[in-house]
Amino acid sequence: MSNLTFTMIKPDAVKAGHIGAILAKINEAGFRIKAMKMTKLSMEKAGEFYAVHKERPFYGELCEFMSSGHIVAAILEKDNAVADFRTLIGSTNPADAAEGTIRKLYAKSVGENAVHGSDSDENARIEGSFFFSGLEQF
Ligand code: 3AN
Repeated sequence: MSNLTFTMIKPDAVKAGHIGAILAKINEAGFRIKAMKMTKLSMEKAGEFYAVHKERPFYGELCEFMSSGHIVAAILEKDNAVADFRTLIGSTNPADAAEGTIRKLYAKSVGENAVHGSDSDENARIEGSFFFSGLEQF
């Protein structure tokens, strides 16, 4: 089991001014920030990042949304990082997310759902290195 996961604070949450509140939840839950930056994805880069979802009906909408504004990308460290972070963010659809989770508090819809969290150790590694070189990880 690896101890790293990757997250993005998505354009909806950045626009709504929730960066600080979301980072506070992440810190309170015991994650250490190993790398972090604010950036903006082009449509092409969003398509590359979400290539695994290429065949899904919402792929175009997802890439448009993810390239519609700034995002905050981060690599997080904690024991059992992938599973614990997914518990902290809650279900993909905020209507199903547990009370107190980041998506319950800040997500608007299944598409505009405030945060991304890796779904496996392997994807955490791939996604982290999509945004950060070795020199940017501490
Ligand atoms: P999660 O982010 O919880 O792992 P996935 O992997 O099923 O969820 O979906 C990836 C992303 O695609 C979600 N974070 C969400 O932004 C978007 N998405 C998932 N389902 C839908 C949907 N039905 N309509 C629009 N966007 C969706």
